[in-house]
Amino acid sequence: MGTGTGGGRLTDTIEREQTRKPKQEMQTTNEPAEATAAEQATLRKELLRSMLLQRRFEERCAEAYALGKIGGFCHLYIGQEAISAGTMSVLRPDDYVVTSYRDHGQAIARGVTPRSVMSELFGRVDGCSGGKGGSMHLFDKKLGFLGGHGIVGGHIPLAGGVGWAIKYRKGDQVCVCFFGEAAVNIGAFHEALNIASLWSLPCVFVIENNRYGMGTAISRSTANEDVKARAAAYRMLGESVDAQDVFAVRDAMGRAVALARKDSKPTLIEMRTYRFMGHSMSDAASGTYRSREELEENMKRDPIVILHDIMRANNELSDGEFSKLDEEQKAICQDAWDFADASAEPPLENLFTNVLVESTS
Ligand SMILES: Cc1ncc(C[n+]2csc(CCOP(=O)(O)OP(=O)(O)O)c2C)c(N)n1
Repeated sequence: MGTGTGGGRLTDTIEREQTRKPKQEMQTTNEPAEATAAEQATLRKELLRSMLLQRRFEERCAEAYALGKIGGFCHLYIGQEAISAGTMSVLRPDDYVVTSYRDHGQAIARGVTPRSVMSELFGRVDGCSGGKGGSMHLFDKKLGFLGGHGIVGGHIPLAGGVGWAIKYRKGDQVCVCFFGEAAVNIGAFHEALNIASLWSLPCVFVIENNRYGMGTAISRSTANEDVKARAAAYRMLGESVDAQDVFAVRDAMGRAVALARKDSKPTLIEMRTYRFMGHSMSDAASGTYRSREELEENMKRDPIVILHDIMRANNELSDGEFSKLDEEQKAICQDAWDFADASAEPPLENLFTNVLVESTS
């Protein structure tokens, strides 16, 4: 925990605080110590199912984009699914999530139906944003899924605002905010973290460090690549996580969510990951900014394969059962595609709905 190169004495203090905490508190709130082996196996299967659904869904997105069914920008999350699956597994239904444009997997893991996500991508009326937002603007108010935002870092203060609203209403919900590592150089990131710490807001700020901001490697854009060290500047806990391991994600998020919920304290977590696809559908997978060798090396740490290997070693999921689970997710994605294809385009008068607060549902 918290060994930032820029952290100095404050980081040391944070580390001491961490080590002083009783062990029970350091564990995830959702991981009852007495969970039986069967319960743990069920949890592993659920996390595997969530990641598989996201993966199969986005493979279909790539296909649909190539066929011209999806217009505009389309950023795939393939390779990063352990972050969404692990995070959503520790949230309560009344918590909040705010995210960037790389949002399909997170929306699905949060419970937005594949039908409504695919319809949104196809620009259809049954989409979760009524077909008017598209890939980068997925919303579901009932699930506390507050976007889907296209401006790098622009949504981080919104998460602070949600945290403030929770506190003002004396609630015990938590707001999780996802963004890429390039966003830590944006002013809004610093403004939001400063206020979140100063006002002790129940937010968890999650950096999804996939090492590239479009085609720019982090080493070319960021003076201190240890991005979690920025937490120290705002007297906040900072942690780095191997985000290809869904249980490492779940543990870290469990601790951060518990801290936000119980003590209304924010945390900054760096999820170390890698995107297996191009920045968006208009970018080649390896491109000119990273080599095919680097891509292939990183693809060996596929979060789905890592979890599947554990389950295979535990003898809790046979290859046949894995195939069945996988086929079920593919069928859900086919159903989503068919549903979206049959959904109507939004009527012209919808141009005037959801513009002013009076007209939002
Ligand atoms: C303020 C702003 N500047 C530039 C862009 C163009 N842009 C879109 S995505 C992106 C890269 C962001 O990278 P990162 O935050 O690491 O997230 P990732 O795409 O890797 O998930 C840029 C520069 C933008 N959308 N907003």
